[in-house]
Amino acid sequence: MDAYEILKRCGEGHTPTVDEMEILLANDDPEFLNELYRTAAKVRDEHFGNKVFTYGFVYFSTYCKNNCAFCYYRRSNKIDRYRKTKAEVLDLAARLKKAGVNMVDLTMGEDPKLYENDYEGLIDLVQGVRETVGDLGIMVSPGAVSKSCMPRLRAAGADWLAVYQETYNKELFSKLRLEQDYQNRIDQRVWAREAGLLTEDGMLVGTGETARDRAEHIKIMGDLGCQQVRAMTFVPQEGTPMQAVIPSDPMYELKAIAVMRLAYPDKLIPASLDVEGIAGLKTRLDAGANVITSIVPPNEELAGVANPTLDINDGHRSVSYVHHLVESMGKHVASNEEFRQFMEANRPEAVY
Ligand code: SAM
Ligand code: MD0
Ligand code: SF4
Repeated sequence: MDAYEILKRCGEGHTPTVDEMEILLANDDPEFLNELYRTAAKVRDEHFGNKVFTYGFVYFSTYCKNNCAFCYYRRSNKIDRYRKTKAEVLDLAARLKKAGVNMVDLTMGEDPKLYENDYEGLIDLVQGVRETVGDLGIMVSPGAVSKSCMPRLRAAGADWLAVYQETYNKELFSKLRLEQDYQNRIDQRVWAREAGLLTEDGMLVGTGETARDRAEHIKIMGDLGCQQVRAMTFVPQEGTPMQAVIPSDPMYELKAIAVMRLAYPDKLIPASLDVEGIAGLKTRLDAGANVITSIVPPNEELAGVANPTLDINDGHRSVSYVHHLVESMGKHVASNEEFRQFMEANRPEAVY
């Protein structure tokens, strides 16, 4: 079938197959792309209206025992690192709540200090943040942890676990996430769901994957029951083995966002400020995203992931700046009550 025909059917409620997603993802014609984004945005609006959710990002430890080829924070990179104290994290979380985000995303490298004594430091931190933020959402992005850690994260007050596969192409995975177990990373989301956590998966765009790889990735993320799915363009990082890779056109990420939206009208799909900063927000929302992630408070010596400093200290990734911009686009910043309703309606039942 031709790409326009597939698109038309998706706009009328058809769920694209992997083959159809590949056809959509492989088409670069500008006229087709406009139609793709327009249809994805329409499908999103039918499910979410003009509501947009916002998440604050707290990268609280940049120490990591892993050596992912794409990541600035890989252990071999000789960079300055920090680990925020519990008091500092609680203070940041309290201020993000006051500023008005729907969720706090507690992200870390695989920091041995927070993993020691069976994740004692991590669990204690999540518990502290829960006591601090009341009914706000809490997402944890801790890397790959043990199965028994999942129910403890949930009991401590976490709502979500985010662990991105980056790619479901095994060969590519082994080149990106060096020395890491492919199945163990998939299991993170399976175990998390069994413990009653909502889950997020994601793909890294522009690392050598094909349109077919992306189509299959989108399918698998849904099969795994993830309630939030993302695509992020790889941003080359100084001092890493992939520093000289030529970055891909952000269009591939936008297409992935749009096709994810057509496949999953009711899932959360982020527009990350971490790739192109605030300049890339509108294109991502126009392609079908409905969450703004990586909002980072200025002047706190907090880093982003793909762009460690972009737009942060001039306040352009702050809550108030983002809220203004969103409203000026005719969108409505969702309330915490609305976000909580989404979580309660979608939360998996714990099986142990
Ligand atoms: N350390 C944990 C982990 O790896 O799961 C959580 C934090 S990690 C930095 C979060 C995600 O950031 C990665 O899964 C990857 O998708 C993304 N990321 C890291 N480096 C990136 C880069 N250079 N460009 C784009 N995304 C990147
Ligand atoms: C983001 N930089 O939202 C963050 C990060 C981790 N859960 C998310 C990749 O774009
Ligand atoms: Fe560590 Fe995560 Fe970076 Fe990999 S992506 S090196 S696990 S911080």
